[in-house]
Parts: sequence; structure tokens; C-alpha cells
Amino acid sequence: MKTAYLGLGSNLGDRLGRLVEALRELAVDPAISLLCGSSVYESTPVGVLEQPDFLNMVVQVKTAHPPLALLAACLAVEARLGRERRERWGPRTIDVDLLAYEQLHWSDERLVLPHPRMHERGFVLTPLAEIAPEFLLHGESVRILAARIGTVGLRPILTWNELSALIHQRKRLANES
Ligand code: GSY
Repeated sequence: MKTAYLGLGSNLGDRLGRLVEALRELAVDPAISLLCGSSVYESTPVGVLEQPDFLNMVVQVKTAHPPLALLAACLAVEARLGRERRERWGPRTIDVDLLAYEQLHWSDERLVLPHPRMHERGFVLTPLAEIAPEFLLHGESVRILAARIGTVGLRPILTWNELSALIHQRKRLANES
């Protein structure tokens, strides 16, 4: 089993509902176990500024999938949740990004690991620093990279424990109906 980190984001519709659904879909895959997650942050858009605020978070998973199969699993979750890939930097119902897979460096036309922009994105580094502060990116710890970038534009709205409770509550309600 390998350890990997996934970044989740949504800025359209029921943003929190989409994060919850994405986590539940990931957990259904027998080759993926969710180990822990960060808080959920509301974040000011980076890149294209004229779009709604995002909710972002990061989860640590254990997986039996090799990298490309894990990428395919992430894309399948996006597709099942109705994600359409339109504008590259524009609004999206759900993003499930494969950020890092162990300390693997990989680069081809399908996948680049670690994710090529994660070391400069506060909305990835701050949540990642909560769950994996000593993880190394290009020779520097996530803790140091996150502190350097800072938390401007990031507002924590829900802890991982609160989110987990919400996931279990929704599962119970679905089973009862
Ligand atoms: O791949 C990331 C999509 N995205 C985001 C995001 O997830 N959060 C914030 N705050 N800004 C963003 N800009 C883009 S593109």
C-alpha cells in the first residue's frame, strides 16, 4: 500500500455537499482508504479572480492503485459528480487532484508528480501542512513552504472531525430513506 495526497476543491453549487460526496465516492473504491483529512477552507480564487470563492481541503489516502490508476479513480469521481472540463482556470463543481504519491517524481503527458503548482498554492499548502507538515516538496517541508506563502485569502470553516461527522450523518440518513 502507498500513501498519496489528494486536493479537493469546489466553487459551484452545493460546495460542501460536493466535497462530502467526493470523499464518499473515493471511500467506496476498495483500493483506496481515507486516512485523514485537513480542515475545509473557504478560499479566495487564485488565477481567474472573477469567479466564486472555493472550498478546498486535502486528504491523505492509502492506496493499492499505482499512480495512473489513482489518477483515473480521481477523474472518475469528478465525472460521477457531474464535473465538465470547460474553462481551464474557471469555476468547477468539483476538483479531485492527485497532488503527491509517496515521494515519487513522475512526468508525462497524463500526469506530473508532485502536482506542478502545489508548492505555490496556499489553498493546497495550508491544508496539507495540517496533516503532513514534514512532507517534502522539492527538498523543502510543507510546513516551511506553507508558512512562507501564508494564509491570506483562506478561512477555515470546518474541522476534519466536523466534516467526518457530517459524512456519517448523511450516510445514516441515506440508509434510513
Ligand atoms: O485546481 C485548482 C482550481 N483552482 C482553485 C482552487 O481550488 N482554489 C482557489 N482558491 N483558487 C483556485 N483557482 C483555481 S484554477
